[in-house]
Amino acid sequence: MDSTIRLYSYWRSSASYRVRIALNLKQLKHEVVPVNLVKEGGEHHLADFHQLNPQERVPVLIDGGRVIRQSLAIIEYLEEVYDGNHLLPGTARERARARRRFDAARPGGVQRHRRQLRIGKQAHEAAGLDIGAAILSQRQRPSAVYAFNDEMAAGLINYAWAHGIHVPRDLSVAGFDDGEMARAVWPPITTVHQPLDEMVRAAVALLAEPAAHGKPREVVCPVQLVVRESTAAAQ
Ligand SMILES: N[C@@H](CCC(=O)N[C@@H](CS)C(=O)NCC(=O)O)C(=O)O
Repeated sequence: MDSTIRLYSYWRSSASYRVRIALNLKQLKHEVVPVNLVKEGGEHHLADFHQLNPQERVPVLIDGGRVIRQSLAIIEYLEEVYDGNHLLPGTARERARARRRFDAARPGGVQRHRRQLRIGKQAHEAAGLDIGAAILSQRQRPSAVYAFNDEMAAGLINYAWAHGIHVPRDLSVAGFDDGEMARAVWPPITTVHQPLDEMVRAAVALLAEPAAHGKPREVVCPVQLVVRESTAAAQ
């Protein structure tokens, strides 16, 4: 049996990235099989890949005859099967804390349909316009879009206005960052405020202080939902 470890991965996929980090930490020789999620509608929807992972998502790890899906399951598998650097903390308490953080980062009970996620070429207004064209021209249009940032949300709002789609009556749009763009368009964008000043100050302070016991201190800067006029109540 072929003993090469193979990772089906896309360079921009954060779930694949964490597995690539794990393989490198374990210093395991492996081959990366690129799956382009963007080219021609996405290679992850092709029949060969669908057979490997019916969820049509990367990463997928092949080790000997085993096919393992889901990045955290892959990481735990590598930890159990291979020696080398540890991927999880040393005590049960710390491992529980690490797993709790990961769980907390999952979307809270919201089922994301794979076809509802669109990846833009960049993270600018132009990409928001392109994505607007792709999703708002569908027969079954979504009633709400959560954009990667305020710029993409603004591009989408521009597309909507230009095509007679009223925001927020026909379409709610939310962004992320609470930058200037969130207030520069009509309607002002519902967004998530990032405390940039506080984040920069904390980052600089962390750089300046010696890490206690070799571990950097962790600082969490809470974000805040800012509800403006680009979103309406669900109908
Ligand atoms: N929970 C999965 C998430 C995998 C996932 O969402 N992968 C994304 C890339 S980061 C993907 O393949 N998206 C393609 C799609 O949803 O169409 C994991 O941790 O492996």
